[in-house]
Amino acid sequence: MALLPILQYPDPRLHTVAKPVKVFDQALQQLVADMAETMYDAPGIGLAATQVDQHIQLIVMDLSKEKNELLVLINPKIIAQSGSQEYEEGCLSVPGIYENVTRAEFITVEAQDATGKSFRLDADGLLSVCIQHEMDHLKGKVFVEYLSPLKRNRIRSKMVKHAREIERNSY
Ligand code: QAP
Ligand code: CO
Repeated sequence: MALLPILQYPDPRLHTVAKPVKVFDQALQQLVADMAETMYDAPGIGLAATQVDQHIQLIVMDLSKEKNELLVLINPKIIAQSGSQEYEEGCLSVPGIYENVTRAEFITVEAQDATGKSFRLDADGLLSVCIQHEMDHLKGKVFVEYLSPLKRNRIRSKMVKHAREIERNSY
């Protein structure tokens, strides 16, 4: 097991489009375990492979209170959606920033688990928001891209300034 570094916005690698997973081998199981460990350590409720610089269609999530219900979504596809809801989102790649985003309220997702087995999932509320947020990462999209250019640029400047401070403090 290992903790993986999480790419920080505005890292251009966050805009990479992820490729489908074709082989469900030992290396994939290791990446799933490492991403889960990284997410629990953060702590976060969702992490896409894109955020750890692995550009394949893999998401780990855990919305349970006890943090013992790991959900692994591989090659996810939204096959139905309806309604709309606003939720204040955050992201491990944009720490300290929380903004409202409007997304579909109900979704039906088709995906594969870590062994390659296909399954379907109906989601609403936070689960629905989290799946859509993480699936955006796989398309190279970060939630701040839903905000106005003004807000986004302010967030970008803040992140760049913060990264410089961390860099400076490590000398
Ligand atoms: C995505 O986000 C999400 O700013 C998962 O300082 C978030 O796990 C989907 C985190 C909200 C739906 C609603 C964020 C941790 C974790 C931070 C996360 C931070 C520390 C975010
Ligand atoms: Co995110």
